[in-house]
Amino acid sequence: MGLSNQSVPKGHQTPLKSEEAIRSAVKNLVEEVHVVDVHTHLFPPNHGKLMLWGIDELLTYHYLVAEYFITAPATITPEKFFALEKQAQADLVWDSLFIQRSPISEACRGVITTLTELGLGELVERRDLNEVRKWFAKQTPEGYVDKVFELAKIKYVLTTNIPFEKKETVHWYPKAKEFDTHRFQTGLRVDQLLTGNWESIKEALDEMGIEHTIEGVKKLLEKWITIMKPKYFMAAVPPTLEFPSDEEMSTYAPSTINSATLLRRVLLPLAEQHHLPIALKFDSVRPINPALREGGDGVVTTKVSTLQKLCLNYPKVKFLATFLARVNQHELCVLANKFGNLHIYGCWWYCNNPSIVEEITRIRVELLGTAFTSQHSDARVLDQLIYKWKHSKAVIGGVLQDMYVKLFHAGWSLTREEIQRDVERLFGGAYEEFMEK
Ligand code: FIX
Ligand code: ZN
Repeated sequence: MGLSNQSVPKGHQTPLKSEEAIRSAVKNLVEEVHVVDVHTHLFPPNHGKLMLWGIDELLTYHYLVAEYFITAPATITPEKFFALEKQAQADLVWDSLFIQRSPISEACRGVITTLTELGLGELVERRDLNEVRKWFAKQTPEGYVDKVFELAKIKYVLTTNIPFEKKETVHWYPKAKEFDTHRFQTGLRVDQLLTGNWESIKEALDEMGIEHTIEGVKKLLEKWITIMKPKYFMAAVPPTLEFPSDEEMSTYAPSTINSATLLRRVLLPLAEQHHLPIALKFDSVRPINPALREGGDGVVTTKVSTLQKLCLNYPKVKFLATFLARVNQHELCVLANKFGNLHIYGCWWYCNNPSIVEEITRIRVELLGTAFTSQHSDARVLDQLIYKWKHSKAVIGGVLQDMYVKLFHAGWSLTREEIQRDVERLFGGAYEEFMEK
């Protein structure tokens, strides 16, 4: 991976001799660092309509649709709303959340930051949605990827690829199409295993002509590993799933198919055999209001001990983890402090708000130093990379300024190069080191 200061001898580094110099260096280094975005839902241009970008996608992001429905008149039901064309949906959201009231929520402010960074400040000033649309109509998907990656300062992103969704898999077989696999690296999403969603798994098995058995599921995933060349498996952990003990497993016949057997007889052995880490997401509950579709999921507090048991019982498997419940963040840090096969990433979804990012980052730095990944964007719409990283960097940078100033006052001399090395770790380097372990 290569962190940038490693070749500069200490004597040739730039000393930072005052609180002011430290704050200014940290601010600048965080703003300028190029990030590895370890979890997104983005697709490259050759995945056609799956690549979401532009103003109408930004305005109909599920965070904003959920917010819109808090304000919508009773006559506009979710059913009616989703039956509209995307542009008409976007018009409703724009009118309600940006015109009828000030867009002060995090998701709304994100749209404004994005447009401003794209140079559309004047159109925003005039509230001119149609002119904004005209500007986007002039962009091409390929050119826009370059523009956004440059503006958001992205090294590469990890994508979410679901082998059980036909609308996605058609873009991969019979032969994987070429695309920029350096900038868009693959994450193989396997929620269906942990939810024990046999109907969906069976369809994917039929698609590949594979038998309906536990061994068949293994074969299916191995085929997708070959096609997608993923960097990790990923799954959201259902709130009801606890680590199935050896005793529980002994009660299942070899042919039994459920979430426990799919986890312990398929996913974990495959992860070990193929040296593929498993990225897990805890504490979401799906859905609490199905009418809102993707925006209808909620947060629940689950047991951090499920992850502890995974780390303990599978020392050869590497786990990446993020939790949605605010109350679990401290316990999670303590866990990460005990297991070298666990790496914490990001402030997920309802935690990706400045007040919570700040709190979580402070706890993490205090307990883990730089051995975690400070943020992931979870972007679904390409343009969101711009605001999600700008907003997060402002908060994380502020926390780091305080941390380095405290260290300085404790008697530790600091150089710009040393801080740069640490910042690179927090924004992707620590993830890469963990993956290379
Ligand atoms: O499970 C996930 O990957 C979640 O991040 C998403 O499903 C969720 O809808 C989201 O976009 C959160 O930011
Ligand atoms: Zn996600």
